[in-house]
Amino acid sequence: MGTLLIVASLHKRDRYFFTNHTGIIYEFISTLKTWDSALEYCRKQHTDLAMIENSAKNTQVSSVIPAYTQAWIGLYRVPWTWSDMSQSTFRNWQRSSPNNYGGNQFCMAESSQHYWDDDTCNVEFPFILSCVCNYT
Ligand SMILES: [Ca+2]
Repeated sequence: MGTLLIVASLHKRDRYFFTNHTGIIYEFISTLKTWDSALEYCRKQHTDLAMIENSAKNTQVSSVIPAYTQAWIGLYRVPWTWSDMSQSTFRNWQRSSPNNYGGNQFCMAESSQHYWDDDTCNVEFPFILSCVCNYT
């Protein structure tokens, strides 16, 4: 399935990667950003926010999220669409979600327990970057 690698970066903080068998890398970026700013950060590095098309990938993504942490993933609405405009239908909402609390929860964040929640896009969370790229 893949390997969880913890690699020291140039900035001397731990970086959390998961590389699956198709070469997709999921990386937890601990910098707090709004959903739009997180996507902008990814695009500048020619990557994207993580997309989760099935349960196995959901487990891989959540494996890099520290405990008690929520992180932005590349899903937003309406209708729910991935940030690369793809439409895969896998969902893993927590029981009460998506509830669009307050009428302005248009972006999805994943918890370390693997569950998804819709949240206000301008809340600042860490996020999961995904790419097919070569970190060395
Ligand atoms: Ca919600």
